[in-house]
Amino acid sequence: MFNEAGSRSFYDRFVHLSPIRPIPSTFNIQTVFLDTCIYFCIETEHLSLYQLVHYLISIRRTSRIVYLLSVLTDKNRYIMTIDFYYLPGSAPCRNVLLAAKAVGVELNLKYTDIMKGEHLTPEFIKINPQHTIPTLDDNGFAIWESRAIMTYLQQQYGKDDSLYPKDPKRRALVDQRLYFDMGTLYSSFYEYYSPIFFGDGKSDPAKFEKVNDAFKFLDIFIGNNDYSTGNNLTLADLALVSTVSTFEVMNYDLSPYKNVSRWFAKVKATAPGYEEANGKPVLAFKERVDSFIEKRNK
Ligand SMILES: N[C@@H](CCC(=O)N[C@@H](CS)C(=O)NCC(=O)O)C(=O)O
Repeated sequence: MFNEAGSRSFYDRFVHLSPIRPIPSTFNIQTVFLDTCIYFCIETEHLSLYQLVHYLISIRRTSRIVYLLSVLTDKNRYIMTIDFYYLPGSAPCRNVLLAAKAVGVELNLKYTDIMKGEHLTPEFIKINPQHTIPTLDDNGFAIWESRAIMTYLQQQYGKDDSLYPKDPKRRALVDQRLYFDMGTLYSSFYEYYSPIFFGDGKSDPAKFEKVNDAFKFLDIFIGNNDYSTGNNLTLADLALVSTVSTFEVMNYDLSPYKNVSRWFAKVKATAPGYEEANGKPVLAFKERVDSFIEKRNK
């Protein structure tokens, strides 16, 4: 009924389509074969689940049936590529990179250079009419706004709710910090610093006061806690750490904010994949800013 060797090449093509968790940890030719059969059952309906189970019983492969059930109950297994349009230096893009690491989901990174107008192509505008990065395309489901992407990834692929609690009050606190990050802290960064690197190099001191005010608030929110909403890491910390690290590379003095400084060190040390998702990419932001300033000063 089935040809194990013959199914290999088909599986190879299937693997090519499905980079998330294509190869099971118990990888061997039988698992590959079974995966192919399951693919036929689920995706093409050329083979009924009944036929497959019947076959496994007939060859007394109960362990394979257990495996089959584990595959069928794993909603992430057959997910195709999740395309992520981004630029490493961009703070909102780093929010998403951090969330993906913490959630444990792989993204198919699509470098999108907004300086070259790669976000203004008809193909990209079809995905995101607002033409902003970060943008995520999860097999035809397009979503943008970094914090919306973060909560989507967690809810769709997260193993538990610790990063974004289901409890309404705990979730409300995470949301409050996320909105604070977008509407107050990060916006104070952009308002004050963007004329410095995109404009004539000068900025309004009143806008610098807004930055300081935002940091004073953040210091109060954190208080004696390890993290911004309590004693465990949430999506709020990931968005905030991306923003605060952006201030840091602009040499903003964090030392007056003792709670922020302690929290910052803690999140850097405990956020999964911090260096890859934010530590190195934030330096790309710094390089970009420096090159702007250098060009202007020539
Ligand atoms: N609030 C948005 C901001 C997105 C945003 O403004 N991204 C910039 C790059 S950092 C962008 O795409 N600019 C190009 C444009 O708006 O056309 C988010 O958090 O995702």
